[in-house]
Amino acid sequence: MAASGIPQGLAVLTGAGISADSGVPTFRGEHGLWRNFHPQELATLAAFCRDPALVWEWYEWRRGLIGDCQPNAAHRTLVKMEGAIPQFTLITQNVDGLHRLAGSQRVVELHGNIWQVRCMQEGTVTERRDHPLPEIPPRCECGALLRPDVVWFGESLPPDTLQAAFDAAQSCQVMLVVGTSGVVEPAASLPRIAKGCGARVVEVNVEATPISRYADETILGLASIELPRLWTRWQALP
Ligand code: BV8
Repeated sequence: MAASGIPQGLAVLTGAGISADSGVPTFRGEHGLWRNFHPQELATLAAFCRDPALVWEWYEWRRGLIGDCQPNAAHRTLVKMEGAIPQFTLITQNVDGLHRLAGSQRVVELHGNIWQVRCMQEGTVTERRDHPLPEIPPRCECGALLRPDVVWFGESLPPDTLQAAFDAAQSCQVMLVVGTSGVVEPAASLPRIAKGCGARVVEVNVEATPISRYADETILGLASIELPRLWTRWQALP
């Protein structure tokens, strides 16, 4: 496949793998978060309504893990790409907040953000970085339960967020897919949508995924190593 320089329009889709080199556990790997839990038992509204304390204990455990993690070279490379490419959109499935911490501005957080909470009554969203939370489950001043401001399985993604992702996928020249197993929908369909609209699909992962079957280029390796290398290669080409 012919190598190419810096794309005019770049959409990036990231998954848990981009944060793996920062120490954030992925979901489906051998040490993944799901290995000891069943997502349907925890990452669903039904589970939360049934046992909000249990679900919050899982999120508090994850917030504790993620809280000490810092962005890695892969996150920082995406910040450089954003500064150099006017038509740039970063779409992430991650809820860890590391892209914003690295300095990315144009970020579409498809599945929400683990550092935000939402009132179950008023719908208001507040940032809560205090860890541990003073009470589990936390409550709003209005007395209602607060939930993590993330999208659970069986919940629709916020329409404006999803539309921004679809718009980016349909208009980009290149879609760069980094560190996702390509399992969770509708995010997993974005690279195929981009491909269908004429974009090149470039994948970075430590292993092949369902996306590899139609990607124009699959780079096997750690994102924190391969993404800086790719950026250097793009900059060196006309
Ligand atoms: C919805 C937030 C409408 C919570 C998460 C078809 C269409 C639409 C929906 C569905 C459909 N089929 C099924 C569904 C339902 C469901 C779904 O997709 N189920 C799957 C499991 C089959 N989807 C939904 O419910 C979505 N809602 O579509 O609404 C609707 C509703 C009902 C019915 C139909 C339609 C909502 C999905 C959002 C769920 N919320 N997170 C939380 O985090 O607690 S998903 C969760 O998985 C995370 O957000 C995570 O990001 C995401 C995806 O996982 P990955 O990021 O890919 O992580 P994973 O561990 O799997 O893979 C890591 C990859 O990195 C691996 O490939 C590995 O090789 C690689 N890697 C590891 N280390 C490195 C690396 N790569 C590079 N470098 C490294 N160092």
